[in-house]
Amino acid sequence: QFLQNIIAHPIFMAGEANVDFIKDHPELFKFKARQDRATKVLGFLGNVIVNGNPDVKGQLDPKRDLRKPRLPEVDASSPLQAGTKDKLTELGPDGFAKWLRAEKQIHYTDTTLRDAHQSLLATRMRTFDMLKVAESYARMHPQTFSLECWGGATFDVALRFLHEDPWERLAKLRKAVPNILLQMLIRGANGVGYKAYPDNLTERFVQQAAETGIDVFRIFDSLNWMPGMEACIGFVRNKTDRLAEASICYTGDILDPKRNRKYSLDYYLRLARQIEEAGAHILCIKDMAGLLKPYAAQELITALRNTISLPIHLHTHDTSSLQAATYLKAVEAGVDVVDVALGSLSGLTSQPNFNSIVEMLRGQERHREFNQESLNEFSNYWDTVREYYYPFESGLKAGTSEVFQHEIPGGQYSNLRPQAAALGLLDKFETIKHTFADVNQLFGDIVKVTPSSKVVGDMALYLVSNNLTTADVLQKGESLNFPESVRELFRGDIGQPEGGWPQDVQRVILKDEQPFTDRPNEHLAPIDFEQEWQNFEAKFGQRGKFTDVLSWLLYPKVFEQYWAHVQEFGDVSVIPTKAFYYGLQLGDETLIEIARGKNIIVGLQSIGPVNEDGCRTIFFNLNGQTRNIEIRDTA
Ligand code: 3PY
Ligand code: ZN
Repeated sequence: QFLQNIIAHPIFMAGEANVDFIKDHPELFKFKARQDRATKVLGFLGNVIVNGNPDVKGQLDPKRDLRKPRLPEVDASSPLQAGTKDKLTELGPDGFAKWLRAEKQIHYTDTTLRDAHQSLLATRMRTFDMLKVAESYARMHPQTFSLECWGGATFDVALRFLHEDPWERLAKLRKAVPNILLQMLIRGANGVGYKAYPDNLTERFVQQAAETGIDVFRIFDSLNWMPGMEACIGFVRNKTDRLAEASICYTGDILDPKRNRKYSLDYYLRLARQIEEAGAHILCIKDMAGLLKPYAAQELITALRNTISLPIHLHTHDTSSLQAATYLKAVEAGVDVVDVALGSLSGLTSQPNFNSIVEMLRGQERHREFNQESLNEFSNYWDTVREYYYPFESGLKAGTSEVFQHEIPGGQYSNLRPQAAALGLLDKFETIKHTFADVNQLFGDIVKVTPSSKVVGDMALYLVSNNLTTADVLQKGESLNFPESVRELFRGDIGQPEGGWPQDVQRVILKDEQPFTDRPNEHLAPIDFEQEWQNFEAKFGQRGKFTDVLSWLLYPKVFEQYWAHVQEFGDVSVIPTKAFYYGLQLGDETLIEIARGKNIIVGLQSIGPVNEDGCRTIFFNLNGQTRNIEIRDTA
């Protein structure tokens, strides 16, 4: 543009400009070849066609029927109805919390865009598939309490495996859904990662997430340790005008005398009071493994409603297939919001079935009306889309009451099977589950949710793969090298458990290392953001967006790889999922919106043989014109 302006300038055209500098510096005319977006997209597709998408490689089933999903019917001309987002803007967070607590009809959080696919499909759901239905969902179901769509593992997975910018996903969803609260899961002091971050990084992260679109911050600590949550609650309350929803992670069974000595009703009520005092607007009961049975829910929710004045939001996983009954009892006991997932992405390790839970309560005084036909259309959409992600299915077929014994969180349980398979331990899957429960006892019976659950899982896999039992830990521990994550846990890196660590186990794991009991974040220097902007620029050669700097600070290595991918292939989030994972078949065509309103149609014409440089020439048809591209065959 700058050069064009110079050339078109009247003085330049009249030949009166002093152009000696330009004349004397021919290097000014050496332009770095800038690949256009379409070429980068072809480069990505070419690579998938020749070498496969590494994320699904070796797991392809040629017989799979990958149909085009049918979009739900929606009257796009009807005005968008006001929803909970408008209510929050109208009342502010404290007023909103009071309003919610006084609501008679039950509210629903739809977790389809976060926990459901994190628990069923290894978090692989792409922005592309979400955006196809986000706006129509906002039109058809404006009475939904919130859409959980961000945080947890989605941040890491978006960058690492989908090569997408999680911030862009959030911004786009916000734009598509202006009327319903958007919700995220944040692991307190561990943010959206697996370790403690400096407080001022979490603070800026929270502010930026609110600015980009998050309304409800569901905050938890993986050991139910209040100091791990307090700072984050404060950031949401004091630095944003959004809702701080702090969680009690539910473990054990308050009605089982064998399991309720440590995790008793009193324990949960004490935590709830502390959460209210810390300034949360909403209390979440986060039942990450699906252990809260119906009568326990009745007792817990009743007692909580009598103890605190916050609204109560219940989250569970349907691993046992019992949790619809839990919701029924919780609704009767006065719970304010329950988490559900659209039918085709519900059940098993995901949340209970939205469509069916609405029907369960029809006729009950707290029933909230939804357009059931439309909910079913959305469910059918996801049913077809789910097929695209078949390599990420966990292979679990039915609910299991074993979960009450091993207490493995939903998302982790569906992951554990493929993890065991990758280590060649699938035939020991039963032993791994039992060992998980044994490790929990060895560790002193702790709360197990990311990241503490991951450490218990690491230890279980370590023991099973080395043919060891938990009894060996104390007997032979001095000569064993435990996984790094186990050492970090016992050192205090992710906080303190109720009642402290068992000292004999701690000694054998840490050996000479000294544990600490204060907040791990206190040991971390605050981030100097000005300096980090400069470091970013020095490393990546451009200033970047602030959200890029944040992603880099949270996940340095993952971000570097993501960045390199973007430089080479551009924004791949716009590529339809079938083409993204499986490339194109000869004769296939796909439409790609490479920029707003700018579409290209890409067809695959032919794939050439490997030449002497180890490359193949791929002939594409791009908007009716042949384009060929060289791809190295790495097979
Ligand atoms: C996460 O931390 O990602 C979870 O979903 C925990 O339940
Ligand atoms: Zn969950």
